[in-house]
Amino acid sequence: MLQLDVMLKNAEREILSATDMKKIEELKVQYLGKKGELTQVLRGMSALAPEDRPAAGKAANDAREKLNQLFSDAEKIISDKAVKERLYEERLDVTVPGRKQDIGHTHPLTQVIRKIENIFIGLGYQIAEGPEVESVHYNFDQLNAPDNHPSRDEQDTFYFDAEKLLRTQTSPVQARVMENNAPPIRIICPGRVYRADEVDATHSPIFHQIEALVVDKDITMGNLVATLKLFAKEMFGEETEVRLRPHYFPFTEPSAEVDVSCWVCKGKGCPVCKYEGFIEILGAGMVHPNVLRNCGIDPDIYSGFAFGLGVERTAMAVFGINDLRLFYENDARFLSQF
Ligand code: 2U9
Repeated sequence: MLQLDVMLKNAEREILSATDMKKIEELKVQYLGKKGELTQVLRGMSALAPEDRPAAGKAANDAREKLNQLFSDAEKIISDKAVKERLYEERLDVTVPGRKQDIGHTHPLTQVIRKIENIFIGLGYQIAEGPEVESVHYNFDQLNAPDNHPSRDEQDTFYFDAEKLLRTQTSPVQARVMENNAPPIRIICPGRVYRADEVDATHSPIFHQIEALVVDKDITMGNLVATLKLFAKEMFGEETEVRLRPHYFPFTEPSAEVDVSCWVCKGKGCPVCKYEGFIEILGAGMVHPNVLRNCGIDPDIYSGFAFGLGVERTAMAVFGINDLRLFYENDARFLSQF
């Protein structure tokens, strides 16, 4: 009995001073385990006189119960304390102001593409797309580009092999549409194109174009000029003027470079138009009869016009940017301005 009393006193002191579950587990082994102190006391009872055993057995059971009670009380205190500590550590201050999330917006190049697409959708055009990995056949042959044309040079075009290349313009899309559809055709073809240019402020080996194609009966240069004027006014403002200068493209004849009056100075001359009053934005022309014929359309029945513009160049002019590399660097400080 005395042994049990001493053991219980020691156990109580140790259990109450335990501060974590690990210590409690150790103490359980120490007092209640197979080789634990209570078991040792019980073993010692075999030496008692038979008449003393019931009282000693009861005392041992009481001691076990007392130990169990001490352990469960201590466990509850420790776990309550742990919960309290965790709640404190992970507390939320709901009065702290939230972090502002920046909402993105469309990239300036996408804005220009969408604006142009919408103008032509309003005129009844459809948007056509095609592969960026093209064949020499669609990229050059169908478009009447002569064998000795400089754009075919290995220095200027990315070839995979003698037949396959990265398209240098979106014109092969128009050729594919003409092959597969009878006129009337009214399409615009936006997309990424590739040329073997060194990167600088005005050149990139990857850039974007939008080209347009209209094929129907009785399509004339007058339709082309009217369309360009309407487009320029929608895009750059009602007072915009359009000027055509004769030019050469293999796929159009006659061909022209197209300038629009500067939307900043209204033609007077300023840094945006480099004091010329006009800005070159487009190339255009009447679709060459060879191109129509190559694509299965009879040039004696149908005629068409086409034009194309560089998206980066247009966006630079529209937003007053002097280095196209800014469009590709994903610097939010730049992009968020547009
Ligand atoms: C077909 C027939 C004719 C598309 C045209 C241009 C003129 C032109 C350039 C402007 C700057 C491309 O981005 S740029 O480098 N484009 O000047 N493109 S006419 O003529 C076509 C297209 C397809 C079947």
